[in-house]
Amino acid sequence: AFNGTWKVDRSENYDKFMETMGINVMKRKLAEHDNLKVTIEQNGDKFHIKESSTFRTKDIDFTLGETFDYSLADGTEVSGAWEMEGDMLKGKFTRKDNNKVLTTTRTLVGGELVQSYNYEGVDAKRIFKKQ
Ligand code: MYR
Repeated sequence: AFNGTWKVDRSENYDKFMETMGINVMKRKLAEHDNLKVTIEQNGDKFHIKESSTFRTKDIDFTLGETFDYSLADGTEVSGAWEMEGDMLKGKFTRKDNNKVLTTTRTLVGGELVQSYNYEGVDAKRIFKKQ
């Protein structure tokens, strides 16, 4: 159900979230218009993700419940895993630089892919439309 190519349409509280993550205002301004596109291919427990944005293109492979390393577009390194809970993907990642936890979910709402983020009590969302 998550399969397909998803293009970011709008974000909620993303600037505040990035600020809490420690990202400076110049990078936040760029990130606001990053044209993020995520292609998701799920095969059972295995996912292949193609991420593309104005910052980079990146391929990610992970298996549900298995810890993997990932670097955010600004270079911040995290380690964690995704799990499926009902129809929702739930991710829990720990920053390697400060051990603080970032949680994220992916869920389908009315044909859109909604990704939520939480870090240090600040919630944000990015909403993607299928291409
Ligand atoms: C993926 O499934 O797309 C790869 C793994 C994602 C892990 C964590 C996602 C958090 C992204 C936070 C971006 C905000 C930067 C301040």
